[in-house]
Amino acid sequence: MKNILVTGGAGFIGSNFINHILAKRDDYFIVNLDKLTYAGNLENLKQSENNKNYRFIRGDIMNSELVNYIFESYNIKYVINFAAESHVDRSILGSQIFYITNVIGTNVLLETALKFKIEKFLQISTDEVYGSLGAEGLFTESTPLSPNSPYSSSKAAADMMALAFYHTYGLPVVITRCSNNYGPYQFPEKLIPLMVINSLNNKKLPVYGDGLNVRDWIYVIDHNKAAELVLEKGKIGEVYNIGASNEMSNIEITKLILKRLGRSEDLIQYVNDRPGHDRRYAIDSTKIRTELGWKPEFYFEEAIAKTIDWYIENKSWWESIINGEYRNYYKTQYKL
Ligand code: NAD
Ligand code: TDX
Repeated sequence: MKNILVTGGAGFIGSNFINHILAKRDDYFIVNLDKLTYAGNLENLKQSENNKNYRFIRGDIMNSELVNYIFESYNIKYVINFAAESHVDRSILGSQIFYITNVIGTNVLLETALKFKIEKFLQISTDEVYGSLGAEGLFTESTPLSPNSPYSSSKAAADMMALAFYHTYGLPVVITRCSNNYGPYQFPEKLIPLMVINSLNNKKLPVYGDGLNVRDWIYVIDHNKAAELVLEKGKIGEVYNIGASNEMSNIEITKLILKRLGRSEDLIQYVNDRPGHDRRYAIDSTKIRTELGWKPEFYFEEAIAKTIDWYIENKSWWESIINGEYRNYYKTQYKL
């Protein structure tokens, strides 16, 4: 049995990870530690909640006493740290919680992992730590880190801290830096679910700036399969980029969603740009492909259609979110 602590497992990527792993393997015992911030939702884990190899604990990764208790009681040997404040726009509105959770929270996990002599610590980082690209080029693992937002600077700090624990103390750390994910259970503040839900509600679609910023999109299960592989076979002390080589501008994505839902492009509303908006992200994932044999399995056209259909079919999931606390954020952010 692999006893794994998954942090942030009630969020978008973490919940997809847990559902994916528990559906196909019985050699993983997962303890999910999640604070259930606005972004955490136990509804995402309905299919896993009664699995005998799963426990949920509500708590903060900052709580050193609790984290120690979990390592000791569950004999934790592996950690995957998904827990984070993850939204760039929120980090611009208020940065402090990003540094508290993403930096100090990661420090608590690393210190505890060191004490309990674990076998592997996977830090889920992001391509945003590399900063912004011009029209040409791709991020490789040796691209210098140059984060531009409070969010990405906090993730870069955590990423470098994890590597420092490897170099200084020999903690068996591996890092993944993935590009933009899409799929079911993504919180509606993020581009794709926001555009789908606003279209379904015949609301305006707020496109930042000229709409030509580019992101490199990957289906969440492809990311999770890569994370699983890195946890099992990744070389300690190494960084692995994850991406599906699928660059698209925001306006292209927005128009594609409108087309699929049969809505008019008149719903598009260009709004003020995000301050410090990174122009383009694009990942070179040659290393994970050649060294670990990973490749993306989902074609964008099919997976985005499947994702849009998921939001159509799961209206009650997102309605309870948009009618809750999120409403205030939406009003402040978009003034639509
Ligand atoms: P999310 O915001 O959907 O989920 C984050 C989860 O972490 C939530 O369940 C929240 O309750 C939990 N959490 C927050 N603070 C916590 C704390 N102090 N203690 C315990 N739990 C806490 O985020 P996501 O999109 O699923 O991202 C997961 C991870 O993947 C993050 O580390 C993010 O930086 C990284 N990442 C995301 C993307 C993407 O496209 N979404 C791409 C690359 C990397
Ligand atoms: O309303 C919007 N209008 C708009 O034009 C929103 C929410 C976004 N955008 C643009 C900004 C970005 O160029 O769409 C692009 C994608 O935005 P987000 O969904 O906020 O994602 P991004 O800022 O690229 O960051 C995401 O990918 C990397 C995740 O939120 C991070 O957690 C991850 O590390």
